[in-house]
Amino acid sequence: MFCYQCQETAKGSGCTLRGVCGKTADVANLQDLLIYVLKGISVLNVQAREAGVNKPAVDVFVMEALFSTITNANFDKAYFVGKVQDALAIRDQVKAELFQAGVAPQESHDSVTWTDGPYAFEAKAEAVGILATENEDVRSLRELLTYGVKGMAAYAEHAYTLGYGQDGIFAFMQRALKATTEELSADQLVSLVLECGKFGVDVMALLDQANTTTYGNPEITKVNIGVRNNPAILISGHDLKDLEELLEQTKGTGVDVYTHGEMLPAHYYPFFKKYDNFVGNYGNAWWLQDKEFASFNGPILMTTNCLVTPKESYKDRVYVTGVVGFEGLKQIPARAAGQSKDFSGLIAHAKQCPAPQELEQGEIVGGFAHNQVLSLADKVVEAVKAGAIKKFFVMAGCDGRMKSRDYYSEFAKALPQDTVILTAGCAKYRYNKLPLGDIGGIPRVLDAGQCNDSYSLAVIALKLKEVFGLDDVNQLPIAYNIAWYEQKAVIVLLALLYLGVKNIHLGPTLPGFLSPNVAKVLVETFGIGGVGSVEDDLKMFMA
Ligand code: FSO
Ligand code: SF4
Repeated sequence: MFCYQCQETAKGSGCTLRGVCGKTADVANLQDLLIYVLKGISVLNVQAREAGVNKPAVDVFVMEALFSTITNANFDKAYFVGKVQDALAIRDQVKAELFQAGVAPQESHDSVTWTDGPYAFEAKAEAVGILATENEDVRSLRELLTYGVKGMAAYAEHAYTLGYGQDGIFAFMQRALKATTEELSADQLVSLVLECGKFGVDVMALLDQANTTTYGNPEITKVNIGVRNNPAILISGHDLKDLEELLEQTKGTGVDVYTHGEMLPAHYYPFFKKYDNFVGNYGNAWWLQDKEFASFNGPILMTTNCLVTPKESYKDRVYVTGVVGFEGLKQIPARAAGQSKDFSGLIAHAKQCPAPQELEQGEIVGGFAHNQVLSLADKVVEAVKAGAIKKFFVMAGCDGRMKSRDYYSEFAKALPQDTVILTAGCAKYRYNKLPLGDIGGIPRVLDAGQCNDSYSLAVIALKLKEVFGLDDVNQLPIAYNIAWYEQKAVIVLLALLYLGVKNIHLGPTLPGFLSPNVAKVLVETFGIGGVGSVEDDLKMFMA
């Protein structure tokens, strides 16, 4: 195996024996093979789209399969064996459609023609993985593009679940995968990477539209972080539709529902406030789940990444759904057309369990997505003009296990009192419980929501640019100190670059998949930088 798609990759360069995330070599290889066959599907489906014979089912398959290979989504070997088989069958169907339409399928790449049974998958996977691209710059750009597309697929899937799809986004994912099979120059690949950022903006805007149309605009909300004395279900991940159906099915049953990790921002949406049993948020970011799932006592529903190898002590209480998988965990099947998922087993299980053990008490405040912040725009602009707010720090992104991420708590604590943090994603858990106070009633940490709601932060920045009459978003008193972990952070980064944001600092380490030359292009063109010590970085940002 060779995998370097996330920030925690071994030695910052690549996991080769087993993932730091717990992914086994056979699963890593099968994921590579799945991506390979998706490339073959994409070569053909680009043709099918041009000929007007592409099928929505193919778009959905490619999207879901990409999503399933994201870090900490699916660790189940059987799942990927099945997916590779499905992918081969779908690829051959697309080929058949092309023949029927009188179009000769492009068959020059092996990903379009190779076929075999499961016994041959591992050997094939070894030959078509990341290292099969020998030139390290081309490999770096191909992978950067692929990870951007994986992040895009995750957000597209959430929007699609709520009934929102955009053909341009599906078409781009496939065009990008196809491009990784071609002998493109570094310049051509760089322009595709930048174009990926454009579709990153589109997909986050689409998801924002899907979420706010379905559940209302997030609003300032106090979220309880304590517990009640009822049996309860913990829901984690990013899927709001799963939450909606779970709340519908638990209401009036005496079973409470708490959010974990990236599900916290669900509390900010007006729609979910009507449920009396939607109690609050339990715990912190994904990587603390081994302790927090244990003390929660009730069943846990993982709707998306980030799943950590479950401990025996609570393994029987973890349920997975959607693209999430792990051998031995109970799976909630996909919804049948027009129906909800069936959470009755989970609810019955909860009733047998003791109430959650208290971790902390109190409340945290969030709900500062674009609509809410823009309704406070006068106040914010006034505070900036009066000098009460000197600078905003976008500290969106992910949290993770590495000790070096303490940097972000320390950085938040060290920021001067006249600065405001704009956050989104699970990175927030490094500072959202610190007593950082407010500036004239504006909290010093403004949480817009999940990582995809980084889009909100961009909308806010663009609006402020307009209000202050500036021509360039980089003239605003906003600094970007972003924490990354997995591939959704890649699409968020590419989206920000597309919007013209410069001088983004990325930490706690720069991506292992950036070759020195590709990193150099990012530094020279966009001013991308890493992080250093809190002290030095503060001086640099405040200068
Ligand atoms: Fe965090 Fe995990 Fe949302 Fe990521 S939960 S790390 S960027 O999956 O998706 O922010
Ligand atoms: Fe390693 Fe990250 Fe890949 Fe897991 S996802 S195998 S930790 S690089």
